[in-house]
Amino acid sequence: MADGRADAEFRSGFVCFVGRPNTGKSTLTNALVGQKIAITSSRPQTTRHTIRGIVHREHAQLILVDTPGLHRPRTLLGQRLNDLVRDTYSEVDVITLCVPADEKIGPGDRWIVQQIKQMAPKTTVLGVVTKIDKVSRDQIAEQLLALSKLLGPEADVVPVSAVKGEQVEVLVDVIASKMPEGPAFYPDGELTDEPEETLMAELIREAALEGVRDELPHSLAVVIEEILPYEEREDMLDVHAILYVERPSQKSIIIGKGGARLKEVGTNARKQIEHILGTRIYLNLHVKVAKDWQRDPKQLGKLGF
Ligand SMILES: Nc1nc2c(ncn2[C@@H]2O[C@H](COP(=O)(O)OP(=O)(O)OP(=O)(O)O)[C@@H](O)[C@H]2O)c(=O)[nH]1
Ligand SMILES: [Mg+2]
Repeated sequence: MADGRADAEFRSGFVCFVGRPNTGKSTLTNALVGQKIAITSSRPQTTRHTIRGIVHREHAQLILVDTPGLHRPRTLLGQRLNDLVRDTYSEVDVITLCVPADEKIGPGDRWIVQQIKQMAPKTTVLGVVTKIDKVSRDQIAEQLLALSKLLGPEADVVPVSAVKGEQVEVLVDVIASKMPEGPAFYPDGELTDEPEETLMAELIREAALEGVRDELPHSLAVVIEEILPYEEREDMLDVHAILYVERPSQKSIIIGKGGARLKEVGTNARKQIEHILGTRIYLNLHVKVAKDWQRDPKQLGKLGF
């Protein structure tokens, strides 16, 4: 080296975030990437496919794989999502188990650890206590200890708050230190491999999830039907999307009185899409019933699962 310093090696690799539903995996993914690439919500089972987020640092590139929350599946969709997560174990250098600071570690977490040990016995495992802004320092310490006990002495455990941005860089450093030496996989500036069409569909689903309860969040699926140039406006796109629900009663809830709710969903989704993708759009939303699609292999195929 001209200045006499040895350059630190460049490290790069894949890390997946796994955990029970609603533990903050997607929020953490967005915080590390520095931009929203995955939708989040207060309802469990928001994420339905693996989403790659890329973290660029001077001496490292991390490819984060956000995964659907793991739980005992009650539908064919649930089974398929669990299989999808299991497939990622063999494809990553580090598996990170996310456990929220404000919920006791339970059988669901133990089951996930068992699965990891079975599927990827040699892969480095890391523990993350999420949502530390919600509890006291003592409770954080207690949860770190419990997670350490669950994962065993060789696993590091890191506390973070994705919402407050606390400890996020520490987590990046810890993950990077466990990556193999190697060149970057993605060019500078690329933050995700998510196609724009998928991101649009997800942002519409996120807007539609806002304020709906019970089984409805799970029954909702969004498909982009077509994207056309908007007539007479070259800088604008005409986006046609279909919101699928499982029952006619859900259709009326989504549409709302005189279409008021659907209109609000459309406005919120449009603003998000325009902000994140930097494209102006005209958004056409239609609601259709696909009876019991979560349990129907044919319908699941049509919806991309
Ligand atoms: N207070 C606080 N809330 C958080 C934090 N991280 C996530 N949350 C909230 O926890 C809820 C779930 O977050 P998600 O990121 O969607 O959780 P997830 O693990 O991806 O959920 P699934 O995709 O369903 O498995 C949302 O309401 C988030 O706002 C955090 O650091 N602090
Ligand atoms: Mg998620």
